[in-house]
Amino acid sequence: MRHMFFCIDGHTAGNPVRLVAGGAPPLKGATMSERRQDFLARFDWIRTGLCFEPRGHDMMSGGFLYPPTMPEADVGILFIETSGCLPMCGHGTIGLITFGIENGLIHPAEPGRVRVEVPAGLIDIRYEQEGNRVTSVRITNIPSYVAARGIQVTVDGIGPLTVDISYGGNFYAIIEPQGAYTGLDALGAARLLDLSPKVRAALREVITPVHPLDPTIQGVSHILWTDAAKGEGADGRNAVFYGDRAIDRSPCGTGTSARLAHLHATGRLGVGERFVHESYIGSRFTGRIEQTVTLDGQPAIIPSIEGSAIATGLNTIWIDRDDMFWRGFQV
Ligand code: PYC
Repeated sequence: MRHMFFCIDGHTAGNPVRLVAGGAPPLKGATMSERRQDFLARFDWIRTGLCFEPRGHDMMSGGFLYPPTMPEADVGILFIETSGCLPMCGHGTIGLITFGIENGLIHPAEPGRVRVEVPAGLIDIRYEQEGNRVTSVRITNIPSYVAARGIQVTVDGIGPLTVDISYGGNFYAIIEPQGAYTGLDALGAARLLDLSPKVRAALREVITPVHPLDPTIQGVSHILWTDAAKGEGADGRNAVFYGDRAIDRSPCGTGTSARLAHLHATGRLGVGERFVHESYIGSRFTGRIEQTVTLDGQPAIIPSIEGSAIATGLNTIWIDRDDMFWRGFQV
């Protein structure tokens, strides 16, 4: 038996985005967060089949478009990637909205604006178009906040680290240069891939941050290494580790949101200020703190992130139950 998926493949700032335009399973749930749980319980083989090898790879991510459950939203998004279904994904949203608009799959009530229900909440998108091409997408994201400060862990291969935890749609461990960590280039990709899961495991021994309004969003999933060095015109550089073996090729939208919240909480970035964030490969998003808010009584910010995506092709993928790797595999 073959399950067919019609996909538009592309990338946002270098990180892959697979818009699954045909083949979305019907989901139960009164919100996109509940639908996310339903998808994970009943259809996770679709995610692993499309994201793991041999149809995907360590960085593969994407999503499905659904009718929203919120009356104010134009569309709902369910994200898929190698580590699961993220509550929110910035580079994914930029790609999915770009390909969705360019291919007539999204019909916004107001031209240039799409309100999107994601499992983490409601986000507001403004996009620019030249002819059929979407040239820029700015996401005004969900409330982002610092969940914990000064967590100490000792990790084999790098020693003691003091880490802050910040939320921007996923929970991030923010690691600034300190002690044996002197910067991204000194560490290199191979050591980032080796150390990051160890840092995450060490953190999970001591802390499990939980979103105050949605307890299904919990636990540090991403590690954001910051760097004092940066390219000309950038305000900061990062390497974001996620899944089991992925370094985000983009500057990471939820990571940028988490970093903006952290910079604000530590008095280094004010409301209205821009922050050009550079990825490990040098691609960029422009972040901005739009306003301060409170989230369940604690200080938070509303960040925005701007970037662009480009489609690379159409991809009809089938998952054949006779294939011994129909669910995909990871080595
Ligand atoms: O852009 O938010 C993001 C993201 C999450 C994981 C990879 N990219």
